[in-house]
Amino acid sequence: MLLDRITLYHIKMELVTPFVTSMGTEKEEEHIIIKVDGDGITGWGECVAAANPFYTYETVQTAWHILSDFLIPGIIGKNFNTVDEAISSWRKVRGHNMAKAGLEAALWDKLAKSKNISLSKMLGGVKEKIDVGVSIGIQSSDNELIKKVEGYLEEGYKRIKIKIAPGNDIQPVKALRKEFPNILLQVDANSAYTLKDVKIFKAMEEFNLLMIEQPLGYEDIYEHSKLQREIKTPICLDESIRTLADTRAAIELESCKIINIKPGRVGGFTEAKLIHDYCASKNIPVWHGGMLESGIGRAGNVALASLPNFTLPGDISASKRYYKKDIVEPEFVINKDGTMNVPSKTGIGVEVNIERLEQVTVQKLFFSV
Ligand code: OSB
Ligand code: MG
Repeated sequence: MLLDRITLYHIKMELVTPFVTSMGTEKEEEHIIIKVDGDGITGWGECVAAANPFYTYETVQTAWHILSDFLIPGIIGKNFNTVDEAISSWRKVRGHNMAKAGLEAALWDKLAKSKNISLSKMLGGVKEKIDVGVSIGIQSSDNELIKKVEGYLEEGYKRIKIKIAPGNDIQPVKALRKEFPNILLQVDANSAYTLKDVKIFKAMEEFNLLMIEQPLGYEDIYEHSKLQREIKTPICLDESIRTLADTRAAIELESCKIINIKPGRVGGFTEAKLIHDYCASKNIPVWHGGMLESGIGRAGNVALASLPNFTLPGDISASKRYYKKDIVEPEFVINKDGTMNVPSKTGIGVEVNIERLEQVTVQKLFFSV
């Protein structure tokens, strides 16, 4: 796999509706699209670091810097047989998982294309369709929330996740449960609470939630183990799980019963697969999280979610739930039965709409030998 040209695109895309969480309000999403070329084959990846460091410390600017000054110089002009060989060139770089994951994704796409197989097959996927859910931001009223949920259920989504924040937690859950007693429902706090709030999570027990995602500190594992001892509802960790080592600690300490896997957060598909396999061996279900990706990142997510232990519906929704027009063709759609098809063509299995990509690009940088 020769890598003789790499291109970074800083993209900015307007969301169809603002996404409100305990971290703030997002009206548009900025990411980096990464294109790697060589041997006449192009690979695509997406770095999910956002404009601000509110979910993690990484931002578009830090990722741009790490990619340009540390990751790309280690691989440009080289010839690799495996992705492992390429990523070992950046083992010395600590953290910056989203920067690493975006570049690694492009390498996986290119490698799968060179072997003429789908990214799903390349990663060890076994499913042709994956179960999908939707992540809904904080709404202005319970009625607004109920209307939104109704619409998504009609489209087929198998599971509803709502964002919660202090002062906006028990009430919306109660309202939704009254209206929809039997749906798969979960909440995501994005680290907005502390152990002092145990009573809020105890009060939620009666609503039969599938899980409570990341209630406490964004790097915490210890205090989550204390909270999990106090409640029956499974805790799912998102932000706190950045490596296989974090996963081991969380499972051994019984800090959670479920894990959300996002390749960006854990530094790429390679680490994500290790976490997936480890969780399978410990009977811990995993599901695929989302970072409001464009179709390029989404294609990677769909491929990874086709691995066998992704047994719960993921935050992988249709393109149009995020953006008026995606940068890939065909766009990602949801089937009536709440599944999404795993592309079977080579690599990510969708075509990048270059014209659309250029329209949403605010800065571009080329590297070559
Ligand atoms: O916590 O899962 C999260 C989006 C951005 C950052 C963090 C999170 C999210 C989501 C959206 O919940 C998931 C999606 O892409 O649909
Ligand atoms: Mg989350």
